[in-house]
Amino acid sequence: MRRRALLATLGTVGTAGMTGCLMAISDAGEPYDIGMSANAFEPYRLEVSPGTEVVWSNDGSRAHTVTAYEGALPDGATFFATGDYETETEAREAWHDHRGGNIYAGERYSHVFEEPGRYPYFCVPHEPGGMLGEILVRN
Ligand SMILES: [Cu+2]
Repeated sequence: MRRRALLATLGTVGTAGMTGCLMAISDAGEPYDIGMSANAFEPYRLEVSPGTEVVWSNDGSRAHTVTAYEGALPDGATFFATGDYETETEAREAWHDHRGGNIYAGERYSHVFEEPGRYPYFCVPHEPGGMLGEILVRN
């Protein structure tokens, strides 16, 4: 069963109670869960229930990746990365070789999160600048 994350989007601290009101809309008019600005995933943290499809949209102008920290994923979790690489090492190497895994302005990526736990991820080119995020999957 797949559920969309849209109504589970968490706001920043201080906007608790507005859950669901912060959903973003892309230029194309399609809703998504996590946007990408020049150097950040917004929101940084998103909490969803198991089986939720999370949608990222590159609503900035720079190319980015969404790449999981493989060693930090919950037991039994599936690795995820733009470009559909199977390991973090492969994703990093592909980006450095030929910008593999980049998603460009206006493009999207999605992944279905099944196992409960914390899923930290990053953008390969902007990791040094702190472009990090995390998905929290909770029952
Ligand atoms: Cu980036």
